[in-house]
Order: sequence, then structure tokens, then C-alpha cells
Amino acid sequence: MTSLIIFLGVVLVLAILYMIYRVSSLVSIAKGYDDDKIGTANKVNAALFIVFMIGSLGWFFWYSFAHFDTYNLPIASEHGAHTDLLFWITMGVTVVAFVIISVVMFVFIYQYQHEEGRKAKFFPDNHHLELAWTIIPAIVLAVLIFTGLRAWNDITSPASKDAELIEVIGQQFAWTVRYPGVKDKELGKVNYKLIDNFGNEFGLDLTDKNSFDDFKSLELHLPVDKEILLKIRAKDVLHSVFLPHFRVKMDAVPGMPTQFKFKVTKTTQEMRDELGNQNFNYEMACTEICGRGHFSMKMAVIVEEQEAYEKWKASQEAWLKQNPDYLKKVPNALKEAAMIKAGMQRDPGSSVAEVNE
Ligand SMILES: [Cu+2]
Repeated sequence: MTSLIIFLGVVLVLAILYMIYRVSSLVSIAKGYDDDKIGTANKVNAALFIVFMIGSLGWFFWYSFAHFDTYNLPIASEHGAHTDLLFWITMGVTVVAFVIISVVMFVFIYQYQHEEGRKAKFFPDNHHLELAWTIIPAIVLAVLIFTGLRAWNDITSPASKDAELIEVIGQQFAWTVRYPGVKDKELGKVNYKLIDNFGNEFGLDLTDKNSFDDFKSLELHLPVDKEILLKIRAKDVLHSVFLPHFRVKMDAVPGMPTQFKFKVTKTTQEMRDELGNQNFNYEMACTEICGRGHFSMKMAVIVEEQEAYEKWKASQEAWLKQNPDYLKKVPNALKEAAMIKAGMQRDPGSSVAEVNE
């Protein structure tokens, strides 16, 4: 009902404005054509364009510098410094083009306002000009694209063998994280057909022995100064992993796993000290509008020294231990190995060693 009233109000206001315009033009026709008035209106409009140009460009530059810190977060990753540099070079080039185009556009409006007796100049074409504005942008854009492509290849290329493997899964409206566990460094196989409502939210394939020690986490723990390979997937719609301080941003696409390789350079504590804010926490957000709860789709990120990170990993319970019902999905031949790997049963080998100590 309210929207209908607002709509009718807008229609009425527009109708009134149109009537005023009609009446005033009819009055001017009745009074006879007034050349002077057009001249004044032209001058006022031309001057207003210049005022608008100075005002908006001034506001644009003031905002960009005065609020720099609110939209430019400190960098805490190795490739981040490089991608930021590329970003600022692109920004520099586009701002120069933007200012030149804006100034020329508004100054021409002022310069070439209506004047009695002035005729437009006929200017068919100019090969030098055409060549200049084709070749220069082509070279600049090619350089920007190729340097960008190199940076892209760098973050999406295969990771080194000892990279820390972590899987991030997006679903409406939460992230889940899976670690390969401490017994092996491999993530167990997954199959979306195995996802169920009883606990197997990853679709873990329990016939794969790499899956036995995998564990789930509701926080993203990352080691500092170590290559990290994020394996990213989605269970329902498009999501996007966004770790702004690490300059990591990668879509999570259902049916098409993606990945991102990076190295964090500052622990949470180091960043807290740098910002002088002991409450600071890194955050992983979703940056793809994925539905009603999109705004709440975030996860706390904790960056620690290698030692603390390993300790945290060792303290986590395997997914299989938390969901013992799934033991029946493990092939009989692998059951004992699965229980040992998941920490559900003491390793007979290690218990002998403990007794001997
Ligand atoms: Cu999302």
C-alpha cells in the first residue's frame, strides 16, 4: 500500500513538473521569441557544468585521500604486495584517463556554448589522431593484461609438495573447513553423491584411507610464512572466498573446484600490534551475493606461528571419531587402520613403545 502511494506521488510530481514546463513555454511563445533569455540561460548552464566538474573532481580526490585507510586494508601476504602494486598502476592509468576525459568534456561544453554567428567546423577524420588513440590504449591495456595474467598464473599454478593443504567449502550460509589431518598430508576423496543429512556434510568417501584422519573446523587456522593451498568448492550456489588482508579472492563454484595458493606474512598477534588494536581478527567473508543470509557468511581466521599451528592441528578430533557411525562405511580390511588413524583406538605399535619407555 505504501509503495503504491509513493508511486502515485512520484507520478503526480512528474505530471506537475511537466505542466509547469508546458505553461512556461506557452507563455514564452505568447510573449514572442526572446533571444537574450536564451543567451543568459546558455551562459548559466555552461558555467554550472564547470562548477559541477570542479566540485565532483575535488570531492573524488578529497575522498580518495582522506579515507584511504578505510578502503585500503594493510597487506599480510606475499603476493598481496604484488597484486596491490598492479592494482595501483591500473588505478593510476585509469584516473589519468578519467581526469583528461572529464576536463575535456566539461571545458568543451563551456568553450563551445551557443554563440550568434558561430558555425560548426567540418572535420571528417584525421589519421594521426585515429592511430594515436587506437595504438596507445592498445599498448597500455596489453601491458596491464599481461602483467595481470602473470600474477594470476602465479596464484593458481600448482603448489609445492610441502604446501599446507586446506579445503574450504561454501554453502548457504556458512563456510566449513576441512584439514587433511596430522597422520597424512592428503585430503580424503570426496563425492557429492555421498553428502547426507546425518553428518557426512563433506561427502567423504570412506573407502579412501586418506579420509580417516581428516578433521572439520569452524575456524580457519593458518600457519605464517608457509605456502598454503586453499582448495575451494561449493555445495549449492556460487560463493566467493574473500580474505581481504591476504588479498585472496576466489569464487567457490558448485561442480567446479577452484584453488588459491598464497603465503601469509603476519600472524594475528603481529597484525594486532601493527594496528594497535588487540581485538583485531582476520576474517574470511563471502563476497558473492548468495542469498538472504549472505551478510552473515563469515568465518574467523587465526594465523599462528608454525609450532602453535601444528599443536592446534594435533589437538583436533578426526571427523570419523566424531561420527563413529560411519565406520560401517569403511571396508572391513581397512577398519582397524581407520580406527587407529582417526584416534579411536590406540595404535598397538605405539602402546608397546610407550610401555617400553
Ligand atoms: Cu555465500
